[in-house]
Amino acid sequence: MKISSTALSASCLVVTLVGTTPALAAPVVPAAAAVSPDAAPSASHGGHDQGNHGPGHSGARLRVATYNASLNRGTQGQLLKDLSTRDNQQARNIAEVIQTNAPDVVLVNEFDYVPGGGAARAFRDNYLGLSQRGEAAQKYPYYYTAPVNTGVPSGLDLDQNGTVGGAGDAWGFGQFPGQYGMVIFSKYPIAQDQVRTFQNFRWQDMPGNQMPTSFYTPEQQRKLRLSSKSHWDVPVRVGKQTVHVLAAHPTPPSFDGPEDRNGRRNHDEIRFWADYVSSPPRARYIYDDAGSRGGLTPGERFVILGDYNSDPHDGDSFQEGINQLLDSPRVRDPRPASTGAVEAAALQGGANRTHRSDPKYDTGDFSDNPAPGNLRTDYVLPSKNLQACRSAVHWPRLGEPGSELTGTDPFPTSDHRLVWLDVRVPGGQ
Ligand SMILES: [Ca+2]
Ligand SMILES: [Ca+2]
Ligand SMILES: [Ca+2]
Repeated sequence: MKISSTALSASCLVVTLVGTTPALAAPVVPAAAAVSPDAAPSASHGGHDQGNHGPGHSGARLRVATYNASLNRGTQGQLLKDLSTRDNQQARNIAEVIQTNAPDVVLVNEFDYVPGGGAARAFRDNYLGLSQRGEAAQKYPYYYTAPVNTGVPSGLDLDQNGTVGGAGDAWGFGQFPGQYGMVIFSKYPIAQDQVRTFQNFRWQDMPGNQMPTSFYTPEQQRKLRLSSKSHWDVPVRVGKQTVHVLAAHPTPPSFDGPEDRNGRRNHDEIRFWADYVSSPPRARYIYDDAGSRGGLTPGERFVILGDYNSDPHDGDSFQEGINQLLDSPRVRDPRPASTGAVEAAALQGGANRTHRSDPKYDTGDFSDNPAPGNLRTDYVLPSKNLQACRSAVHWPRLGEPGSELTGTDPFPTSDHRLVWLDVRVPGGQ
Protein backbone atom coordinates (compact mmCIF):
# COMPACT_ATOMS: atom_id res chain seq x y z
CA MET A 1 0.00 0.00 0.00
CA LYS A 2 1.44 3.29 -0.99
CA ILE A 3 -0.28 5.20 1.74
CA SER A 4 0.74 3.03 4.62
CA SER A 5 4.41 3.78 4.17
CA THR A 6 3.82 7.34 5.25
CA ALA A 7 0.85 6.88 7.51
CA LEU A 8 1.06 7.64 11.16
CA SER A 9 -0.12 4.98 13.49
CA ALA A 10 -3.08 6.17 15.47
CA SER A 11 -5.98 4.42 17.01
CA CYS A 12 -9.45 5.28 15.95
CA LEU A 13 -12.48 3.17 16.53
CA VAL A 14 -14.66 3.18 13.50
CA VAL A 15 -17.19 0.96 11.90
CA THR A 16 -16.21 0.20 8.37
CA LEU A 17 -19.00 1.22 6.10
CA VAL A 18 -18.53 -1.08 3.17
CA GLY A 19 -21.70 -1.08 1.19
CA THR A 20 -23.14 1.90 3.02
CA THR A 21 -24.15 4.75 0.83
CA PRO A 22 -24.52 8.33 1.94
CA ALA A 23 -27.80 10.10 1.54
CA LEU A 24 -27.85 10.97 -2.09
CA ALA A 25 -29.49 14.10 -3.29
CA ALA A 26 -29.62 15.75 -6.64
CA PRO A 27 -26.27 17.09 -7.70
CA VAL A 28 -25.89 20.59 -6.36
CA VAL A 29 -23.64 21.91 -9.05
CA PRO A 30 -24.55 22.31 -12.68
CA ALA A 31 -23.86 19.46 -15.02
CA ALA A 32 -22.49 17.21 -12.31
CA ALA A 33 -22.23 13.59 -13.32
CA ALA A 34 -25.26 11.44 -12.88
CA VAL A 35 -25.39 10.29 -9.29
CA SER A 36 -25.71 6.61 -8.76
CA PRO A 37 -24.91 4.25 -5.93
CA ASP A 38 -21.75 3.43 -7.81
CA ALA A 39 -20.62 6.94 -7.08
CA ALA A 40 -21.10 6.51 -3.36
CA PRO A 41 -18.00 6.58 -1.24
CA SER A 42 -16.49 3.34 -0.24
CA ALA A 43 -15.31 3.24 3.32
CA SER A 44 -12.58 0.86 2.32
CA HIS A 45 -9.40 2.74 1.61
CA GLY A 46 -7.02 -0.11 1.58
CA GLY A 47 -7.66 -1.57 4.99
CA HIS A 48 -5.98 1.09 7.10
CA ASP A 49 -8.75 1.28 9.64
CA GLN A 50 -8.59 -0.39 12.96
CA GLY A 51 -11.74 -2.30 12.17
CA ASN A 52 -15.18 -2.73 13.61
CA HIS A 53 -15.31 -2.36 17.34
CA GLY A 54 -18.97 -2.96 17.88
CA PRO A 55 -21.90 -0.89 18.98
CA GLY A 56 -21.22 2.50 20.46
CA HIS A 57 -18.54 3.31 17.95
CA SER A 58 -20.70 3.75 14.91
CA GLY A 59 -20.10 6.58 12.57
CA ALA A 60 -18.86 7.35 9.12
CA ARG A 61 -15.19 7.59 8.46
CA LEU A 62 -14.49 10.55 6.30
CA ARG A 63 -11.15 11.02 4.61
CA VAL A 64 -10.43 14.70 4.07
CA ALA A 65 -7.41 16.03 2.23
CA THR A 66 -5.80 19.23 1.10
CA TYR A 67 -3.49 19.52 -1.88
CA ASN A 68 -1.84 22.56 -3.39
CA ALA A 69 -1.63 21.03 -6.84
CA SER A 70 0.07 23.80 -8.84
CA LEU A 71 -2.67 23.46 -11.44
CA ASN A 72 -2.34 27.15 -12.19
CA ARG A 73 -1.25 28.36 -15.58
CA GLY A 74 0.40 31.52 -16.93
CA THR A 75 -2.45 32.60 -19.15
CA GLN A 76 -6.22 32.66 -18.88
CA GLY A 77 -7.81 29.66 -20.51
CA GLN A 78 -4.70 27.48 -20.57
CA LEU A 79 -5.76 25.24 -17.68
CA LEU A 80 -9.13 24.49 -19.26
CA LYS A 81 -7.34 23.74 -22.52
CA ASP A 82 -4.94 21.36 -20.75
CA LEU A 83 -7.71 19.61 -18.83
CA SER A 84 -9.95 19.23 -21.87
CA THR A 85 -7.52 16.57 -23.05
CA ARG A 86 -6.74 13.40 -21.15
CA ASP A 87 -3.01 13.54 -21.61
CA ASN A 88 -1.65 16.53 -19.74
CA GLN A 89 1.14 14.80 -17.84
CA GLN A 90 1.15 17.04 -14.77
CA ALA A 91 -2.61 16.77 -14.41
CA ARG A 92 -2.34 12.98 -14.74
CA ASN A 93 0.33 12.93 -12.03
CA ILE A 94 -1.75 15.09 -9.70
CA ALA A 95 -4.77 12.88 -10.31
CA GLU A 96 -2.71 9.78 -9.55
CA VAL A 97 -1.58 11.20 -6.22
CA ILE A 98 -5.19 11.94 -5.32
CA GLN A 99 -6.27 8.46 -6.43
CA THR A 100 -3.53 6.85 -4.36
CA ASN A 101 -4.80 8.60 -1.24
CA ALA A 102 -8.50 8.31 -2.18
CA PRO A 103 -9.95 11.19 -0.16
CA ASP A 104 -13.72 11.53 0.22
CA VAL A 105 -13.34 15.31 0.25
CA VAL A 106 -10.35 17.13 -1.16
CA LEU A 107 -9.54 20.82 -1.43
CA VAL A 108 -7.30 21.62 -4.37
CA ASN A 109 -5.41 24.91 -4.07
CA GLU A 110 -3.80 26.63 -7.05
CA PHE A 111 -6.42 25.56 -9.55
CA ASP A 112 -7.32 28.40 -11.91
CA TYR A 113 -10.96 29.37 -11.56
CA VAL A 114 -13.00 29.18 -14.77
CA PRO A 115 -16.47 30.75 -14.56
CA GLY A 116 -19.07 28.02 -14.72
CA GLY A 117 -16.72 25.42 -13.27
CA GLY A 118 -15.52 24.01 -16.59
CA ALA A 119 -11.96 23.34 -15.43
CA ALA A 120 -13.19 21.61 -12.27
CA ARG A 121 -15.47 19.29 -14.24
CA ALA A 122 -12.77 18.62 -16.83
CA PHE A 123 -10.25 17.61 -14.16
CA ARG A 124 -12.83 15.45 -12.43
CA ASP A 125 -14.04 13.70 -15.57
CA ASN A 126 -10.86 13.48 -17.65
CA TYR A 127 -8.34 12.79 -14.89
CA LEU A 128 -9.70 11.89 -11.44
CA GLY A 129 -12.41 9.71 -12.94
CA LEU A 130 -10.00 7.71 -15.08
CA SER A 131 -7.52 5.26 -13.64
CA GLN A 132 -4.00 6.62 -13.73
CA ARG A 133 -1.32 3.92 -13.95
CA GLY A 134 -3.55 1.36 -12.29
CA GLU A 135 -4.76 3.42 -9.34
CA ALA A 136 -8.48 3.23 -8.68
CA ALA A 137 -10.42 5.96 -10.42
CA GLN A 138 -12.04 8.37 -7.96
CA LYS A 139 -15.58 9.51 -8.62
CA TYR A 140 -16.65 12.86 -7.21
CA PRO A 141 -20.32 13.56 -7.91
CA TYR A 142 -20.08 16.89 -6.10
CA TYR A 143 -17.75 19.82 -6.32
CA TYR A 144 -17.68 23.43 -5.31
CA THR A 145 -15.78 26.28 -6.87
CA ALA A 146 -16.32 30.04 -6.99
CA PRO A 147 -14.60 33.29 -7.95
CA VAL A 148 -11.47 34.40 -6.13
CA ASN A 149 -9.72 37.75 -5.69
CA THR A 150 -6.49 36.81 -7.44
CA GLY A 151 -5.98 38.72 -10.66
CA VAL A 152 -9.15 40.78 -10.25
CA PRO A 153 -8.22 44.45 -10.97
CA SER A 154 -8.70 46.74 -8.00
CA GLY A 155 -8.28 49.96 -9.98
CA LEU A 156 -5.90 51.06 -7.23
CA ASP A 157 -2.12 51.29 -7.06
CA LEU A 158 -1.90 48.72 -4.30
CA ASP A 159 1.82 48.04 -4.76
CA GLN A 160 2.60 51.77 -4.76
CA ASN A 161 4.73 51.61 -7.91
CA GLY A 162 3.16 54.68 -9.51
CA THR A 163 0.93 52.94 -12.05
CA VAL A 164 -2.38 51.13 -11.84
CA GLY A 165 -2.76 47.65 -13.29
CA GLY A 166 -1.06 44.27 -13.34
CA ALA A 167 -0.73 41.39 -10.93
CA GLY A 168 0.45 43.51 -7.99
CA ASP A 169 -2.58 45.79 -8.08
CA ALA A 170 -5.19 43.03 -8.18
CA TRP A 171 -7.23 42.29 -5.03
CA GLY A 172 -4.99 39.25 -4.73
CA PHE A 173 -1.74 38.78 -6.62
CA GLY A 174 -2.45 37.21 -10.01
CA GLN A 175 -1.99 37.73 -13.74
CA PHE A 176 -5.64 37.19 -14.62
CA PRO A 177 -8.92 36.76 -12.72
CA GLY A 178 -9.07 33.32 -11.18
CA GLN A 179 -5.38 32.43 -11.32
CA TYR A 180 -4.42 30.35 -8.26
CA GLY A 181 -8.07 29.64 -7.46
CA MET A 182 -9.39 26.61 -5.65
CA VAL A 183 -11.93 23.80 -5.91
CA ILE A 184 -13.42 21.21 -3.56
CA PHE A 185 -14.28 17.72 -4.81
CA SER A 186 -16.57 15.57 -2.69
CA LYS A 187 -18.09 12.10 -2.69
CA TYR A 188 -20.75 13.40 -0.30
CA PRO A 189 -23.41 15.97 -1.12
CA ILE A 190 -22.58 19.63 -0.73
CA ALA A 191 -25.27 21.91 0.69
CA GLN A 192 -24.77 24.43 -2.06
CA ASP A 193 -27.51 26.74 -0.82
CA GLN A 194 -25.80 27.04 2.57
CA VAL A 195 -22.28 27.78 1.35
CA ARG A 196 -20.89 31.04 2.71
CA THR A 197 -18.15 32.91 0.88
CA PHE A 198 -16.05 35.80 2.17
CA GLN A 199 -14.38 37.06 -0.99
CA ASN A 200 -15.44 40.67 -0.47
CA PHE A 201 -14.91 41.04 3.27
CA ARG A 202 -12.89 44.19 3.85
CA TRP A 203 -9.69 44.03 5.82
CA GLN A 204 -10.43 47.18 7.80
CA ASP A 205 -13.60 45.57 9.17
CA MET A 206 -11.58 43.09 11.22
CA PRO A 207 -11.13 44.71 14.65
CA GLY A 208 -7.50 44.99 15.69
CA ASN A 209 -6.28 44.08 12.21
CA GLN A 210 -2.60 44.23 11.23
CA MET A 211 -3.01 46.29 8.06
CA PRO A 212 0.09 48.46 7.45
CA THR A 213 -1.76 51.77 7.38
CA SER A 214 1.34 53.84 6.58
CA PHE A 215 1.77 51.85 3.35
CA TYR A 216 -1.75 52.22 1.96
CA THR A 217 -3.66 55.39 1.12
CA PRO A 218 -6.86 56.08 3.07
CA GLU A 219 -8.95 55.06 0.04
CA GLN A 220 -7.01 51.80 -0.26
CA GLN A 221 -7.42 51.10 3.44
CA ARG A 222 -11.16 51.45 3.09
CA LYS A 223 -11.41 49.18 0.06
CA LEU A 224 -8.82 46.45 0.61
CA ARG A 225 -10.21 42.94 0.76
CA LEU A 226 -8.88 40.61 3.42
CA SER A 227 -8.90 37.35 1.49
CA SER A 228 -6.19 37.02 -1.14
CA LYS A 229 -8.24 34.29 -2.89
CA SER A 230 -11.42 33.67 -0.92
CA HIS A 231 -12.59 32.05 2.30
CA TRP A 232 -15.33 29.44 1.90
CA ASP A 233 -17.52 27.63 4.41
CA VAL A 234 -18.79 24.64 2.43
CA PRO A 235 -21.17 22.32 4.34
CA VAL A 236 -20.80 18.67 3.35
CA ARG A 237 -23.62 16.26 4.24
CA VAL A 238 -22.42 12.98 5.69
CA GLY A 239 -25.62 11.07 6.21
CA LYS A 240 -27.68 13.24 8.53
CA GLN A 241 -24.64 15.06 9.79
CA THR A 242 -22.90 18.13 8.45
CA VAL A 243 -19.20 18.82 8.32
CA HIS A 244 -18.23 22.37 7.37
CA VAL A 245 -15.21 22.45 5.09
CA LEU A 246 -13.45 25.75 5.75
CA ALA A 247 -11.23 26.45 2.76
CA ALA A 248 -8.74 29.22 2.12
CA HIS A 249 -5.29 29.93 0.73
CA PRO A 250 -3.77 32.95 2.50
CA THR A 251 -1.15 34.96 0.66
CA PRO A 252 2.50 34.00 1.05
CA PRO A 253 4.09 36.22 3.73
CA SER A 254 6.78 37.37 1.32
CA PHE A 255 7.25 39.33 -1.93
CA ASP A 256 6.83 42.64 -0.08
CA GLY A 257 8.90 45.28 1.67
CA PRO A 258 9.72 46.37 5.21
CA GLU A 259 6.03 47.16 5.81
CA ASP A 260 5.44 43.35 5.59
CA ARG A 261 2.03 43.83 4.00
CA ASN A 262 1.82 40.23 2.86
CA GLY A 263 3.02 38.84 6.17
CA ARG A 264 0.38 40.91 7.95
CA ARG A 265 -2.31 39.91 5.49
CA ASN A 266 -1.36 36.24 5.84
CA HIS A 267 -1.69 36.60 9.61
CA ASP A 268 -5.13 38.16 9.42
CA GLU A 269 -6.38 35.70 6.77
CA ILE A 270 -5.52 32.90 9.20
CA ARG A 271 -7.02 34.84 12.11
CA PHE A 272 -10.29 35.07 10.18
CA TRP A 273 -10.92 31.33 10.63
CA ALA A 274 -9.74 31.41 14.25
CA ASP A 275 -12.39 34.06 14.89
CA TYR A 276 -14.97 32.31 12.71
CA VAL A 277 -14.91 29.12 14.79
CA SER A 278 -14.61 30.98 18.08
CA SER A 279 -17.29 32.34 20.37
CA PRO A 280 -20.13 34.34 18.81
CA PRO A 281 -18.93 37.67 20.28
CA ARG A 282 -15.51 37.25 18.72
CA ALA A 283 -17.02 36.40 15.32
CA ARG A 284 -19.65 39.13 15.39
CA TYR A 285 -17.70 41.41 13.04
CA ILE A 286 -17.71 38.83 10.25
CA TYR A 287 -20.05 39.17 7.29
CA ASP A 288 -20.28 37.02 4.19
CA ASP A 289 -20.74 37.99 0.55
CA ALA A 290 -24.51 37.71 0.92
CA GLY A 291 -24.51 40.09 3.89
CA SER A 292 -25.15 37.54 6.68
CA ARG A 293 -23.22 38.21 9.84
CA GLY A 294 -21.39 36.12 12.41
CA GLY A 295 -19.31 32.97 12.51
CA LEU A 296 -19.94 29.26 12.69
CA THR A 297 -22.70 28.16 15.01
CA PRO A 298 -21.19 26.72 18.23
CA GLY A 299 -21.25 22.93 18.24
CA GLU A 300 -21.01 22.59 14.47
CA ARG A 301 -18.34 20.25 13.13
CA PHE A 302 -15.69 21.54 10.77
CA VAL A 303 -12.40 20.79 9.07
CA ILE A 304 -10.09 23.64 8.15
CA LEU A 305 -8.31 22.84 4.89
CA GLY A 306 -5.73 24.55 2.76
CA ASP A 307 -2.29 25.90 2.15
CA TYR A 308 -1.92 28.57 4.85
CA ASN A 309 1.63 29.60 3.87
CA SER A 310 2.68 29.55 7.51
CA ASP A 311 4.86 27.13 9.47
CA PRO A 312 4.44 27.05 13.26
CA HIS A 313 8.10 27.93 13.84
CA ASP A 314 9.99 28.56 10.60
CA GLY A 315 9.85 30.85 7.56
CA ASP A 316 8.49 34.35 7.18
CA SER A 317 5.23 34.20 9.12
CA PHE A 318 4.15 37.38 10.85
CA GLN A 319 3.78 36.95 14.61
CA GLU A 320 1.65 33.97 15.54
CA GLY A 321 0.59 33.02 12.01
CA ILE A 322 -0.78 29.50 11.92
CA ASN A 323 -0.53 29.13 15.69
CA GLN A 324 -3.72 31.16 15.96
CA LEU A 325 -5.44 28.04 14.62
CA LEU A 326 -3.22 25.37 16.17
CA ASP A 327 -3.76 26.92 19.60
CA SER A 328 -7.49 27.49 19.15
CA PRO A 329 -9.53 25.73 21.85
CA ARG A 330 -11.94 24.45 19.19
CA VAL A 331 -9.29 23.13 16.79
CA ARG A 332 -7.49 19.81 16.91
CA ASP A 333 -4.04 19.37 15.34
CA PRO A 334 -3.60 15.75 14.28
CA ARG A 335 -0.01 16.50 13.11
CA PRO A 336 0.16 14.54 9.88
CA ALA A 337 3.72 13.49 9.10
CA SER A 338 5.88 11.61 6.65
CA THR A 339 9.28 9.99 6.51
CA GLY A 340 9.98 11.40 3.05
CA ALA A 341 10.11 14.93 4.40
CA VAL A 342 12.71 13.95 6.99
CA GLU A 343 14.85 12.44 4.27
CA ALA A 344 14.38 15.49 2.02
CA ALA A 345 15.40 17.97 4.72
CA ALA A 346 18.55 15.99 5.45
CA LEU A 347 19.50 15.64 1.80
CA GLN A 348 18.72 19.24 0.89
CA GLY A 349 20.35 20.96 3.87
CA GLY A 350 20.59 24.75 3.65
CA ALA A 351 17.85 26.51 5.59
CA ASN A 352 16.50 23.18 6.76
CA ARG A 353 19.51 22.86 9.07
CA THR A 354 18.40 25.78 11.18
CA HIS A 355 14.69 24.97 11.30
CA ARG A 356 12.96 24.54 14.64
CA SER A 357 9.93 22.55 13.40
CA ASP A 358 10.46 18.80 13.17
CA PRO A 359 10.96 18.12 9.43
CA LYS A 360 8.56 15.17 9.56
CA TYR A 361 5.71 17.71 9.55
CA ASP A 362 6.89 19.55 6.42
CA THR A 363 4.40 19.65 3.54
CA GLY A 364 6.21 21.84 1.02
CA ASP A 365 9.58 21.43 -0.70
CA PHE A 366 10.82 24.99 -1.16
CA SER A 367 14.14 26.62 -1.96
CA ASP A 368 16.70 25.74 0.70
CA ASN A 369 19.46 28.12 -0.26
CA PRO A 370 18.36 30.84 -0.08
CA ALA A 371 15.66 30.28 2.56
CA PRO A 372 12.91 29.43 3.46
CA GLY A 373 13.66 25.69 3.17
CA ASN A 374 10.96 23.04 3.52
CA LEU A 375 7.97 24.05 5.62
CA ARG A 376 4.71 22.87 7.11
CA THR A 377 2.25 25.00 5.13
CA ASP A 378 -0.67 22.69 4.31
CA TYR A 379 -3.22 21.83 6.98
CA VAL A 380 -6.11 19.54 7.74
CA LEU A 381 -7.42 20.74 11.11
CA PRO A 382 -10.63 19.18 12.43
CA SER A 383 -12.84 20.55 15.15
CA LYS A 384 -12.45 18.99 18.57
CA ASN A 385 -15.88 17.38 18.27
CA LEU A 386 -14.64 15.21 15.40
CA GLN A 387 -12.53 12.21 16.27
CA ALA A 388 -9.23 12.32 14.42
CA CYS A 389 -7.99 8.95 13.20
CA ARG A 390 -5.11 8.23 10.90
CA SER A 391 -3.36 10.97 9.00
CA ALA A 392 -0.30 11.49 6.86
CA VAL A 393 1.59 13.75 4.57
CA HIS A 394 1.94 11.95 1.24
CA TRP A 395 5.72 12.25 0.89
CA PRO A 396 7.30 8.87 0.13
CA ARG A 397 11.01 8.36 0.63
CA LEU A 398 13.18 8.17 -2.47
CA GLY A 399 12.67 4.85 -4.17
CA GLU A 400 9.36 4.15 -2.51
CA PRO A 401 6.28 3.83 -4.71
CA GLY A 402 5.00 7.29 -5.54
CA SER A 403 8.31 9.06 -4.96
CA GLU A 404 8.65 9.47 -8.72
CA LEU A 405 5.57 11.72 -8.58
CA THR A 406 6.52 13.84 -5.57
CA GLY A 407 10.05 14.13 -6.92
CA THR A 408 12.45 17.03 -6.75
CA ASP A 409 12.52 20.43 -8.41
CA PRO A 410 11.32 20.71 -11.20
CA PHE A 411 8.46 18.75 -9.70
CA PRO A 412 6.37 16.36 -11.79
CA THR A 413 3.38 17.34 -9.64
CA SER A 414 3.75 20.24 -7.22
CA ASP A 415 6.15 21.70 -4.67
CA HIS A 416 3.47 20.88 -2.08
CA ARG A 417 2.42 17.47 -0.80
CA LEU A 418 -1.07 16.11 -0.31
CA VAL A 419 -2.08 15.93 3.37
CA TRP A 420 -4.92 13.69 4.53
CA LEU A 421 -6.79 12.84 7.69
CA ASP A 422 -9.49 10.34 8.55
CA VAL A 423 -12.12 11.63 10.91
CA ARG A 424 -15.06 9.81 12.37
CA VAL A 425 -18.37 11.59 12.00
CA PRO A 426 -20.66 10.43 14.82
CA GLY A 427 -23.95 9.23 13.40
CA GLY A 428 -22.78 10.17 9.96
CA GLN A 429 -23.92 7.01 8.23
CA1 LIG B 1 0.77 49.46 -9.22
CA1 LIG C 1 13.71 22.16 -0.57
CA1 LIG D 1 11.15 22.48 7.89
